[in-house]
Amino acid sequence: MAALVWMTLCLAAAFAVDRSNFKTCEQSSFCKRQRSVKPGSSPYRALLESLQLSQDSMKLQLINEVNKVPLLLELVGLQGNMTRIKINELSPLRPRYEVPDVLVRDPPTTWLAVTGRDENSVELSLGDSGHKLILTGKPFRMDLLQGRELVLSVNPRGLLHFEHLRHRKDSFSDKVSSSVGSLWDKIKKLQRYHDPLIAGPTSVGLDFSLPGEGLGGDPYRLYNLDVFQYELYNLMALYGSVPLLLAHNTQRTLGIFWLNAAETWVDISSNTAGKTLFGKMLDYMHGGGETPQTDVRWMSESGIIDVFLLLGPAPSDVFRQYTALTGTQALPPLFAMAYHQSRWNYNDEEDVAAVDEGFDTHDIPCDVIWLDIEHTDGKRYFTWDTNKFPQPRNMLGRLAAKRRKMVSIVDPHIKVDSGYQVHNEIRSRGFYVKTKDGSDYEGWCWPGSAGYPDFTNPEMRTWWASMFSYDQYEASMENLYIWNDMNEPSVFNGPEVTMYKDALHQGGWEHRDVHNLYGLYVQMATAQGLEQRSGGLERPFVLSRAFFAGSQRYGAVWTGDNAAEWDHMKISIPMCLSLALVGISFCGGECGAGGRLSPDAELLVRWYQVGAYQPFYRAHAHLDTVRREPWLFGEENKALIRAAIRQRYALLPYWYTTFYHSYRSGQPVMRPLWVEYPDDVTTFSIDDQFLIGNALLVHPVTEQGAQGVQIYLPGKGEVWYDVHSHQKHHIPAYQRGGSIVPRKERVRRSSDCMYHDPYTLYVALSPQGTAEGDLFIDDGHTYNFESKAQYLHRHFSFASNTLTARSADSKGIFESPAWIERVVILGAGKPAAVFLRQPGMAETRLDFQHEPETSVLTLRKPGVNIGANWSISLR
Ligand code: NBV
Repeated sequence: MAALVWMTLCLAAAFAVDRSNFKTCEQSSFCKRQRSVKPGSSPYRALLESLQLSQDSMKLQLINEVNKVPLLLELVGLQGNMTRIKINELSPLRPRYEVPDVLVRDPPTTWLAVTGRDENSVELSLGDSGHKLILTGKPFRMDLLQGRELVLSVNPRGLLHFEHLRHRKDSFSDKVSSSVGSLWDKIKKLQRYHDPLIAGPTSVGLDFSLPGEGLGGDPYRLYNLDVFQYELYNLMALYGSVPLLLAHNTQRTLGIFWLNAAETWVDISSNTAGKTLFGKMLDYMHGGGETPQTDVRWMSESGIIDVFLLLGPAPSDVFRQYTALTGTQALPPLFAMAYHQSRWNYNDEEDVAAVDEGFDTHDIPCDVIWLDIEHTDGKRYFTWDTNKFPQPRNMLGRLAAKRRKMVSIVDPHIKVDSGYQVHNEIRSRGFYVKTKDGSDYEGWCWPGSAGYPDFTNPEMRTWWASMFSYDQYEASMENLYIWNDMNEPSVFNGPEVTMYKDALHQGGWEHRDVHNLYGLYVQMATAQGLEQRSGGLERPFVLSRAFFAGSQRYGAVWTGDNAAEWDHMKISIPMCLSLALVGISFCGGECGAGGRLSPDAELLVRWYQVGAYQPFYRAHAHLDTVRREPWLFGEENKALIRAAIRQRYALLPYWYTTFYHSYRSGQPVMRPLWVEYPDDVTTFSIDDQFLIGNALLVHPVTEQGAQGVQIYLPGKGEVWYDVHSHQKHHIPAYQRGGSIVPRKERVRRSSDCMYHDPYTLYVALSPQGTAEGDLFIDDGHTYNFESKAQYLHRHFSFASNTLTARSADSKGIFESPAWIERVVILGAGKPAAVFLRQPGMAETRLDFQHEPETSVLTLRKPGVNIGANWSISLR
């Protein structure tokens, strides 16, 4: 069996980072403790006699035969081919943290039944999916099968390790044991890492085995951290984490979703030799021969074990399963998919006006201008530096008149200053995160001494949301949207540049328990604020640096402080692909905003080309770099950048429709090739080319000096059409034969200016002469498509020489004045005549033009409304 396990946990981290600031597993005492448990016979025995079965769940006790502490295992059958396993202490001294607000609902359950039993095992059937689970009592393990196929095993290496809560008096300190370096180094390190474990050790760990080969090596670390100029190709923690592991081979795609918000490490190893029972079973089931297996071990510092097995079997099933649990990508407002111009910082109102004007002078579209931290009064968010921005409302008004937007930054560290209203309110309401002594926690960040609002507190979030109302956030208007940076949270003088783990949140939870959720909550509360300021009508746009499982519901993320280097540009592709696979489609990687390096013209142009095909398209730059607006690099480069941005705008109808699909069905917007070609093993390791939706394949040029790329066009018997071959320094992009892609080719100043513009349909014929595609349209910014079904979803198909337009969803009703100005058929022969037919109207002849060398047939001015039903036949 040709097999490969493809893993996605978080942003694969990352240049010039000071590694000594960040822990290794060896320095993370719980990771070290967990890893000191070696594979072997599990000390846990399942007490089969304690088994209790209800319609949809099974509960039984596990006993640790060494320390005698009992655990409670709960197994729940979930609809849609998923199983949930929860393990907690049977009677913990205090409640252990269970992650709230990530699951969108209590997942709908399905039936479970005991279908077999002997003295050391129980066989359960899991709903109608055909899966069976064999639970072995001693040593405790679980094997999940479908028919004769062993799909996955739980605790096969006996690594279940659950540190039970103790009385607080037994506390001990989690100090780094390193003895190298000067005394000062040691003091600094202790300061960095010191963590008095008041609650004692509380970590949890469990292992799994899967068939197929995995990538082994150092453990991945999931702990949201501000890592300036991160290094490439290592597994250090970075800004966000999504504890979902995906495994894919030609037979099946699987997911393991480990719902825990504490610091988490994941060990992955692959083996054929020295197999455990799991591997031997696999070999047996596959009829001898060595079947590779992958072992995965999850370890978290606190909380409980709450894990979801997503049983696929197809990639699209796993995406559906995971997003049924954590939500799908929010449908962004249309402008947010267009081009964004950012810099740390646009200095003042004149600067903003000049940049805005520059785009028009140079005929480059742009939807949004961004303001970084320097626009505020001394890093007091929600305020303006009145010297540089004396009339922010007028500035926003001028942008609105150009049908452009603005994004301002609002970070979650709040200046401790009794003259700052925001701080006074948070303090007086008791909304700051507290120290273990009960005082307000203070850390050092951009404003100097700063408090950190407790975003885990729903009351705090409601208050924060209210701060975005037009009467609270001075000068704010409908066209002002928000950027949340530093929300890991970043604390300059904190351990590993973040918050002490023993800081206290609402409900008495330690920061240790909730750390990876903090950034999600900041973005959630901000998005709620933008929604509320419009009375719930408008869709928000919020960019966040930190993220967690479920962040897709609140906006966009980006690749953070990377360097203006070729490798950083290249890695932005797999970074965003990884995130797309774990639910977060709205991702982009901008040009080296994390350092003092400035890109040369070639790199900048290439980066614009890469960005044009990533879901979030923003140019940004570090404070200390030279200006890099698109027109500053000579005419030729300007033309290339303009061409890249214009390509993005022309394809906005396709991006919007693809995002709509992602919102509806959880499928990633940007996807690796194997998602569409799951049994083509060549695609498994390709991460420099990718698909947008299922119709466009892109392989941007990411090598210095290169003029083109070697592209792999997948699919036996498929044809692919080069979309931009006629352009110099073109971006290699191909449309799949069999697809129809809608475009708007009259590119203007902003997406809003193009809103009513006519469409061009690109019909790329399959070898069988067929094609299919769709288009989603709504007002582009409100929730009316949901609440009032105000949308048009059109379906286009080509077969038997006829192109037909009909509704894809009769529930949606929406009027659009836009019409179809052109149909371009790729791969067509020359017809004798072309006729347009509309219900109740006489057939009309259409003008056309055919290029025999390229087989491109262009039908001019069908002139039909985009919402109308019609057909065009080639005769
Ligand atoms: O707010 C300043 C920067 C911002 O431009 C960048 O995009 C963020 O990733 N921010 C980080 C803080 C300072 C980084 C040195």
